[in-house]
Amino acid sequence: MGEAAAVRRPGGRGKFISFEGGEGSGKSTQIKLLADRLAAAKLRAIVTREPGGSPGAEIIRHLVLSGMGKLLGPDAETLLFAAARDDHVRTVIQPALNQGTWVLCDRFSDSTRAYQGRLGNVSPGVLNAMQRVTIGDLKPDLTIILDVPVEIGLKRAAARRGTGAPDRFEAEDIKFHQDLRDAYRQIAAEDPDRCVLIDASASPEAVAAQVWTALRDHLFAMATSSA
Ligand code: Z5A
Repeated sequence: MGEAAAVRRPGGRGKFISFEGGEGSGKSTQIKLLADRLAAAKLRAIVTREPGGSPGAEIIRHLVLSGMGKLLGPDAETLLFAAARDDHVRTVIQPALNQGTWVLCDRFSDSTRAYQGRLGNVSPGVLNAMQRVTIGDLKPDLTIILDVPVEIGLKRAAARRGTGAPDRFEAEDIKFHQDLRDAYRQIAAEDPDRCVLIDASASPEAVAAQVWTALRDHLFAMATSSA
């Protein structure tokens, strides 16, 4: 039985894979490459993102990236991300997983832990309460954390942006982005069963090969061993 066939069980829940990382780490690029590969394996998958991914959450995305949330302070900005996630999970992610569709999500709750928790100093109590309300027991089956030196990531992001203005997070200083990288490395170290830290400074194809290896080791192996 092929690897993909091993996890394509009739009536089974879809797999939930989140991609995390700092600026320009290549999440969107890797999600697209993985979606193409899963499609070739005839696995049904959707690509979505946070903040956003549903009509209501996309409105909140616009608010947050405009810098409006920052004006309200870290706790209130966290509530905005939570409101967006609540809508996204209820209307897009959970229904897809229930139908056996795989969900590839560009950022999820680890972004809140890293950006609002570690960098915004929002207390664990507030983060845990928000998590309980928005996602309950739902967590990704696999989280790919793309790790890239800050200078490389920012250079990629700037090249892509061209003459456009940086958004609320892109505009933060270099220390912010360095702390963010550290926060993600810590998240990966604390939850090795779910998270795989991947060196994302290599070519897109080389990174994609590492992502596929992570799927093989964490999802396909799991499915065959429990078959
Ligand atoms: N946020 C938060 O604070 N709390 C939360 O709970 C959530 C989010 C969910 C959303 O930004 C912001 O919201 C985010 C955190 C915050 N902060 N920021 N900024 P966004 O969705 O607009 O942007 P992003 O998530 O940071 O992604 P990105 O900057 O768009 O980058 P990316 O998706 O990781 O990278 P990419 O688009 O695939 O690649 C960037 C460029 O590099 C592009 O030109 C590629 O062609 C190139 N690239 C990609 N991979 C490579 C390799 N391997 N080599 C060379 N060049 C490459």
